[in-house]
Amino acid sequence: MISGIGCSSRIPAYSSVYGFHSLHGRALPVATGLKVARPDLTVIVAGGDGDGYSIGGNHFLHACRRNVDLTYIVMDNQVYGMTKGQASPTTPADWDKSKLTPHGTGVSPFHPLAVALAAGANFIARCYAGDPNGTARVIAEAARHPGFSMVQVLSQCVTYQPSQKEWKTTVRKADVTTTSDVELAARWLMADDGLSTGILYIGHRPVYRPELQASASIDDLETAFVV
Ligand SMILES: Cc1ncc(C[n+]2csc(CCOP(=O)(O)OP(=O)(O)O)c2C)c(N)n1
Repeated sequence: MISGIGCSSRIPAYSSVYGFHSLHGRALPVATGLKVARPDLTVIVAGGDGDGYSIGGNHFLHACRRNVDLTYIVMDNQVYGMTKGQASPTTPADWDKSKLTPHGTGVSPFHPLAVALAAGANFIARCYAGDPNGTARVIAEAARHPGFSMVQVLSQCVTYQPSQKEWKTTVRKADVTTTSDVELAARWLMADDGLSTGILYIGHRPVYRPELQASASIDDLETAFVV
């Protein structure tokens, strides 16, 4: 499990996995390198909305497009939790609880799943942290599906976004059947209010699996780098 930086990115330390707590916004490139070098490993990537869509936004786009066999879990609490509550790309425009944005952010939130779909992600799901068993099932399915799987987990930050406690009653299972039709998935996503959960899209794009050029050993490479 490869993570970035943030409260959510602490997760490798709480999981029974080999973990790498990398740099803010850089979990996806680290994971891509790992999976390409070690295709025998199951690689899960995890982090927050700030980590993945702000500083890591460029990597997010290209990871979807590249379609390396990774499962990306974004614990989306619509705030920068670790640095004490600034707006993130998924924060609602009228959120005025931070001293940095006392009149709201004034900008429309980023739509992670629509962006993932447009950029080429091969599996798209939304889960809710208040439903741990359902979330575990979706993550397992995402990990089994080849290619880049995107799992948004609505994860309350009760400290900086206390109104998210309402998700207990407002988040619901999606009234949608899983599709492999991009157009249908896009229409559904754009019409939804962001609180419906389920597996929305399962694609069948070719997975990026570069042929390894294993002609040089690690020892050869180390020798070559010695000046
Ligand atoms: C290069 C860099 N810039 C900024 C920071 C400060 N920083 C640490 S965590 C974080 C945001 C975390 O927010 P999010 O990814 O949404 O995770 P959460 O804490 O809400 O789970 C920031 C800006 C950093 N560690 N490194």
